[in-house]
Amino acid sequence: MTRQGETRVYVGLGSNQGDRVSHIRQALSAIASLPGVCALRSSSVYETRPMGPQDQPDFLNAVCRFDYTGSAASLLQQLQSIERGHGRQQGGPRWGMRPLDLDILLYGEELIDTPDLQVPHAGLGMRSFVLWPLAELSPGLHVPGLGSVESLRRNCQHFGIRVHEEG
Ligand code: PH2
Ligand code: MG
Ligand code: MG
Repeated sequence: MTRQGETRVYVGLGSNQGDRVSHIRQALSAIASLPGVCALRSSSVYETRPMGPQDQPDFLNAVCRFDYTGSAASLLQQLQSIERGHGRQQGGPRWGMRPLDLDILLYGEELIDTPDLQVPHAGLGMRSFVLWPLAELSPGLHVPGLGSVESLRRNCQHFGIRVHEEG
């Protein structure tokens, strides 16, 4: 349950450039310190083969969950500012290498479709590096429009996923 005015949010983290562990760890503490963020919990850190171009390093991926007071648009801006602080550049090849990627996966039960933001995140239902950490954090989770996280996890693409650091 969330308190009145709070939304349960899930954010995916990814890094495959530079010191991947410290990008993920520092991003988690930056998110936990954002105004409006309460009760953050994070999954284990997983390692996965890249989806997209194969001539790039493996990714570290994780998911965090928190209760948020504020709009999805304001959260997106704050996450993009954290990405920029880690040297994330705009542009570059689609699905190319990145020091830090922060994606809003779920925003309560809301379906959001604006030019800047799609929630649930596109591709969420097919990617092990999102579904494994999501199911670890919230095994009974229902993904709006897609079904139970456990059944999605059983049927998704694997990307050689393995635990890198237990959460
Ligand atoms: N993110 C991408 C493209 N490819 N591959 C893995 N394994 N993990 C990611 O987070 C990832 C990716 C674009 O955001
Ligand atoms: Mg992404
Ligand atoms: Mg992104």
